[in-house]
Amino acid sequence: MHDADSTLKLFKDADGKVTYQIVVTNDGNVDLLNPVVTDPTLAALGVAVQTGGAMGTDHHDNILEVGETWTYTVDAAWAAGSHTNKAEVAASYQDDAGHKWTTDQITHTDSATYFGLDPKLSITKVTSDGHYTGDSLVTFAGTAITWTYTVTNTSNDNGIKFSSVKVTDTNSAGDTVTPVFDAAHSTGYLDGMLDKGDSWVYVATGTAHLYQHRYGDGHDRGGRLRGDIDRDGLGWFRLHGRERGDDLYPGLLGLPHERLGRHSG
Ligand SMILES: [Ca+2]
Ligand SMILES: [Ca+2]
Repeated sequence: MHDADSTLKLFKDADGKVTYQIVVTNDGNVDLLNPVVTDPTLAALGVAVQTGGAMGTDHHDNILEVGETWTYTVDAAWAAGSHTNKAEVAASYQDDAGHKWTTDQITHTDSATYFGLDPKLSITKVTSDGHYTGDSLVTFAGTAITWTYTVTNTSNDNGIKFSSVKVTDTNSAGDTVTPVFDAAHSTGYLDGMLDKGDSWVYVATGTAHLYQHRYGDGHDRGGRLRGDIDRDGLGWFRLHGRERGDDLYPGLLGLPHERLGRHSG
């Protein structure tokens, strides 16, 4: 069997599958009849491709001839995190004098591990009217509002880092909201890469609108984020889709003045 000596780090690719190759070679000096190849984590190994062996070796039988190699190629679903599987081959043999070697005596196992890389960005957005900060903030219409967006890298491996991070915001009220990078409150930005542990902060400003909807509905949408991934020097690809703020509908609720007046009066 073929060793994958070090853990392979793999992104989920277009077909969402990981391909395993199980290679069984007869490096003894007798042919083995019906060797059994198994891998508990794989549903079915399919039919092996037989290669090698001496001249005249039959590549379409159930005999693993001396020097012959059987190769199984099996697809399995990709998953995030560390995954180890162990393949086993076992065979029995009886010599001309009737001595029998059992499958326990002719067996070999080998494991392979991959780590499914899961690139993730996170954005958190809060609203501030200068006195209070939070989600679903209630404030007077016309009040100057600041939004703060905090962007972090929530991938499952330190090797995943993002460049070209862009933060945009879509405001349902039709405002032009332009998040601007806030270096004073950010960490880990000098290298231009959003690493795990970095915190990049953006701010935008606007004005609270008159609240016109059922209480509890926000008037604003969460920040939107996009980034490119550095694949440990293997090149770049764009994170598909966008991560949106945890708080999809944070405040920016402008209440009618007279209603607030009753409360204060
Ligand atoms: Ca054969
Ligand atoms: Ca950094």
